[in-house]
Parts: sequence; C-alpha cells; structure tokens
Amino acid sequence: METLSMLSQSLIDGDAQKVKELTQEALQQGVSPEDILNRGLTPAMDVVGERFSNGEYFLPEVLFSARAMKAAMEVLEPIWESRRAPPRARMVLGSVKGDVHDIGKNLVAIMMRGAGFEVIDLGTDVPPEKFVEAVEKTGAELVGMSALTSATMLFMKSTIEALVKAELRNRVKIMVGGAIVRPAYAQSIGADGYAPNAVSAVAKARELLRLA
Ligand code: B1M
Repeated sequence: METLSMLSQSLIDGDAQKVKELTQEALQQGVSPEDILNRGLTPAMDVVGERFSNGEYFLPEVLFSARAMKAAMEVLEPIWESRRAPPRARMVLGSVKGDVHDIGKNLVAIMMRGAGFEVIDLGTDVPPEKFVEAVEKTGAELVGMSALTSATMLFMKSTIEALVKAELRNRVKIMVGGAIVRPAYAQSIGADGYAPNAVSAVAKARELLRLA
C-alpha cells in the first residue's frame, strides 16, 4: 500500500505512533506537507466523521484519531514554521463559544504564521467578549473564527454583533471557516470572507487586507 493510503488508514485507526512514523516516511519520500495534509490526513478525518455520524465510531475512537492527527501536525508544523515570513498584519483567531474542535483552527494558525501574519490564538470555546477584548488590546486588523457544529456556528454571528456594539467592526476584517460553514452563511452574518481550508484562508486574508 502506498504511504499516504497507509497514513490515512492509521489515522482512521487512531494509531498516533504509526501516523507519526508514516508522516515522517512520506516526507522522506519527497511528498509535500500540503499533500500529506490534503491527500492523507484530511480525507481520513472525514471518514472518521462519517463513521461517527452513522454510529460505527463513538467519541473515544474520534478522540484517538484527533490525537493521531495532532501527532502528524507535530511533525509537519516545524516545516511550515521554517518558512515563516516576517509579520505583516495581526490576526485574532479562535474557535467560537461552545466549540472545542481545534485541529482545523490550529492549521489555519500555522499557515497564517507561515505567510507572515502575527496570530493571536485565543484557543477554543472563545466567547464573543474575548474576541472583542483581544481586538481592543492588540489592534489586530483581522478576526478569524472557526466553528464545526451547527450549534456553535451561531456564535459567529454573536461575535460579529459584539464587535459592532464595541464599535470595532469597521476596524477589522472578519473571516470565518470550519467544516460546517458555507459561503452563504458567512455572507448572511456579515462576515467579510470565508475560506474552505487553511491554504485558502491565507489567500482570503491577503485579499481582504489588500496585501500583495
Ligand atoms: Co466533533 N463533530 N464533536 N469532535 N468532530 C464533527 C464536526 C461532526 C461533523 C461529526 C459528525 O457527526 N459527522 C459533528 C458536527 C455535526 C453538526 O453539528 N452538523 C461533530 C459533533 C456532533 C461533535 C460533538 C457534539 C459530539 C458529542 O459530544 N456528542 C462534540 C462537540 C463538542 C463541542 O465542540 N462542543 C464533538 C467533539 C469532538 C472531539 C472532541 C471528539 C474531536 C475534536 C478534537 C479536537 O479538535 N481537538 C472531534 C472531531 C475530531 C470531529 C471530526 C471527526 C473531525 C474534525 C477535524 O478535526 N477535521 C468532525 C467530522 C468532520 O469534520 N469530518 C467532527 C480535520 C480538520 C483539518 O478539518 O476542522 O474542518 P476542519 O478544518 C479545515 C477547514 O474546515 C478549514 O481549514 C481547516 C484545514 O483545511 N477551517 C477554516 C477551519 N477553521 C477555519 C477558519 C477559517 C478558515 C478556514 O478562517 C478563520
């Protein structure tokens, strides 16, 4: 079996040690970190999600796979880190209130830092007032929100409302993303932009802030 297929299977199996080894092996074979992510890891996480939806997997299995995904990220992150450019703009980033999913959000942070953004990562389960406080304190030009469930994505709207109330809305561009979020939803809540993945998040941020 080709390394990327074995990697996907090990992630589905939640075998963190194997995932780490196969990630290293794929890199040694010359597979790019982006291909490892997009062709090996992300499709495997989708399989985990499907199995969870249809009752084949329960939370412990999902947690094992999430842990294995993080093991792969520990191998890949230093490579993206080494490509880091000097900071050009600041971004406040977080998974919205009630949302504990952070793998995708962390990937967005890694890619944004690699592209020269200073990322103020507020973590997970971030209430609207924390986003407001961070924008006030740091003077960030960009706010990024991540949500993965239909219940938590409603807090994207609340966060935008809180920024409006704090009279900060005109000072920042707002970008949203996460598996559940669609461009139409982003538009309906008044976000400035939506990105389907971490790589396109960088392009969207540059577009919103008019950076070359
Ligand atoms: Co959860 N979970 N989960 N989960 N989980 C989903 C999201 C779900 C779709 C699974 C399913 O049922 N098929 C489902 C949501 C359904 C819905 O609402 N429609 C779900 C559920 C229901 C839940 C719980 C409610 C389960 C429960 O307790 N009964 C619970 C919720 C907890 C909460 O948040 N309040 C829960 C918990 C968990 C774990 C803790 C076990 C674990 C998270 C571990 C962690 O993150 N540390 C987990 C996981 C791992 C998943 C799945 C399987 C995988 C998510 C993931 O990491 N994907 C997920 C199914 C799925 O998405 N296929 C699922 C890989 C990651 C790289 O992709 O995060 O989409 P993603 O990020 C991408 C893009 O979306 C984008 O770029 C990233 C990289 O390309 N992106 C952005 C993300 N944020 C962005 C921000 C941007 C731009 C782009 O701009 C700012």
